[in-house]
Amino acid sequence: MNRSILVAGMMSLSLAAMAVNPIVQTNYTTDPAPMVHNDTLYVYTGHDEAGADFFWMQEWRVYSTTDMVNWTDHGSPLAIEDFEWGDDRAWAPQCVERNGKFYFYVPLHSRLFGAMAIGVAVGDTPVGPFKDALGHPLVDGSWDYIDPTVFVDDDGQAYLYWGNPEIYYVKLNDDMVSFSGDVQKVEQTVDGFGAPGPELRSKDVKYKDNYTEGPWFYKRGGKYYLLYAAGGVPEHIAYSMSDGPTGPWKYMGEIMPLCDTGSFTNHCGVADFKGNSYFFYHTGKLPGGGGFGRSMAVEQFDYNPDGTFPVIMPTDEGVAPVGTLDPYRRVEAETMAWSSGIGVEQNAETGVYVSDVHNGDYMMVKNVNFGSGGPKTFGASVASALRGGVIEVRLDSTEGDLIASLDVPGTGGWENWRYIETPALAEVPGLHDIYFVFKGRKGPKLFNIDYWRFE
Ligand code: FUB
Repeated sequence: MNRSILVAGMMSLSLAAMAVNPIVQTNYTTDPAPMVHNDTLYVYTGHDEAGADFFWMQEWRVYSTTDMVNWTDHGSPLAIEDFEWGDDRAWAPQCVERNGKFYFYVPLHSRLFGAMAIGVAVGDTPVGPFKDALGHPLVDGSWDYIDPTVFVDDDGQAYLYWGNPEIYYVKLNDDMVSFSGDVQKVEQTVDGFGAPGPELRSKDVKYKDNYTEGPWFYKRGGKYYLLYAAGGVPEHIAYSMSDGPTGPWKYMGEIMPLCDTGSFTNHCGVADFKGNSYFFYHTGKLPGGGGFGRSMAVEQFDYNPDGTFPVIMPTDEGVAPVGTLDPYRRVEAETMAWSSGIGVEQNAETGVYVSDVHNGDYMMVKNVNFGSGGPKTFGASVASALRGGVIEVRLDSTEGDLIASLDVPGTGGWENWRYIETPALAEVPGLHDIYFVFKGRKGPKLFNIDYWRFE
């Protein structure tokens, strides 16, 4: 993990006690695109490089949740090198499911055309593996070609919208990797988007708003929505609505006003999950972050009775849990609601695991349901090439009651995994937030953690 995130993260213990935004603390995560599949909400993101001076992004990442507060890191199932024709800028993605396949649309720089292009990769599961479906871009040849958003309508017709500062769309064919007809450019008008298209704007006119980038296209209650980043930079989020999938569009106003979040871009995605509506966006609020170090966040909202949006403000608290976490099954260590100091790594054999653990770091899982009794043992799969350390398991805060203390030995390698168990120290009925507080010698890395469970 980047040390600037780590050090600053250690200074933010009091914030962490309340906050669940930004959702992920182990990496910078941008341009969130939620997708609900079965009982799980997945979010596809870009990944700002720590310390970057531009959007030099190399890969896309996937996170999932079943309760909206504990997020599992599925690592990066897709990166620039998976597109033979791509060489730079892994920007804002979206993934959708159709007929059991998952179509992952991404903008990246094409070395074929020397400009941005949109590619599509396909996989059999929401977390991949994904493979470039075409071996060439789906659309290409323009610096405008970024930020794809996809929606499959009730009649089976799928649409792909994208663009900065113009808005384009195509009608995708049933195969989701080709389209019919020409690329269409949406006419931007004051009525439709708060301002005319970029080439028709007058410097002397103060427009209501203007489309910039990051469209998010979907349908709800018979109405079509086009949400987008607006106002140039710095950006806020505005939207337009329509009775049809290709317009005419009516400008509806701001959703998330310009706020001091430390990021001059914003980028949204919306999903309904377990009876609630959620608005995803990004900020520069993770310690060490900023305009090129962005992190996704989420707010719950209710549509107005006529289907319009309320104003949604960014918060540190985020959203309430809509489920509990079962500690009596294997829980991947990279499932967490908050962490400080730690990082994640992945390899082909183990998948994603928690790494970069130092003395004083911690991670927290929320709304853990111990039921009416309590655990007898706590165990974790751990690895350490050095001398290991201790995992203290505490209730409801980093200083809370100690319910288990697991001595982690050296195992002879950072990926030499051993499952170690220890008796639980206390009865723990009911719902609790669990803090894993890591202790050991000051300075070196202590150990890695693959998964844990109570028995
Ligand atoms: O993340 C890179 C670019 O920044 C995205 O494509 C835009 O939407 C903006 O968020």
